[in-house]
Amino acid sequence: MGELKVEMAADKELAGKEKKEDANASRVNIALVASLLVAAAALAASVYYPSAKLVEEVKDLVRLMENITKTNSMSEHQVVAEAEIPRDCYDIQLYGHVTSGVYKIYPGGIKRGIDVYCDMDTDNGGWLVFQRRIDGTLDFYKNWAEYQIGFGDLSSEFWLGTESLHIITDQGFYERRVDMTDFDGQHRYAQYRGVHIGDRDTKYKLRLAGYHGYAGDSLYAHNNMKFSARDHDNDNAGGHCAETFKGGFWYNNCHAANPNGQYLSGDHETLANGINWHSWRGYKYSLKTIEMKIRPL
Ligand SMILES: [Ca+2]
Repeated sequence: MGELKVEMAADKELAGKEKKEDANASRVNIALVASLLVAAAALAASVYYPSAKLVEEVKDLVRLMENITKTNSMSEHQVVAEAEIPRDCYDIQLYGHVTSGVYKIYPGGIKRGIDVYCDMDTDNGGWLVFQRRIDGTLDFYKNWAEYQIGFGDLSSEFWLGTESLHIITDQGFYERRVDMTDFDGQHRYAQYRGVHIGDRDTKYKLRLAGYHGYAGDSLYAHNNMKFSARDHDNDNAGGHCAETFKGGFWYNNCHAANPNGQYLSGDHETLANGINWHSWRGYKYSLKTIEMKIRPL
């Protein structure tokens, strides 16, 4: 068991990227638009010859504000206004949608958009769920290409896809949360104040920082790791972790968490091949449910 644990130096690089105010400041909100409108109007009144450009800018702001007000009164499954292109579930929430469910987002300028499940209930909502295990109906021992494009059902068990994870987390500063339950009715979570998934050339390298929560930091050993799957060994072990522990993950040498392992329903005799979270229930207990999600800071 000792060889499974991996000692690593804490990566604080992402900590410097935690510019919550900057990230939030980039997002359109009513208060900002209103203050800009007031400022623009004041400026227009103060200049001797108000330019046509300034007048047009004020008109644009009025139109934008009207759009936001209109969309706030819409129900969740209607088409969003053209000025509102959600980049993630936080944007969906910002536009007034407060019910957890499947929504379409347009991260990184993707025109056709991708469907995602938004958790609007946990910790003030706005979370984009990228992985869920609830009952073991779906096999997660899959190959690289399947993990890349995603698989499963957004309303049940699924993996969103490593490519989508890269595109979404590349848009700004994101935090990550893992919610899990055991068969005794207990709930724990682990949260990270910084997360980024690299592109395919980096093998979707994981960057994490700033743990807090009650489940223990079992992703600590996975920071800076490449993604590995059934047919792709990118780990730091002599063997092939994905094959040995029956999942796809950012394996190191090999893991302290195995969210995509086998659904073994609680205690199991085999070592570390279940849905394990070592710092909570160890290597021989497979959790009942686990959900991994991201949200902009
Ligand atoms: Ca290896």
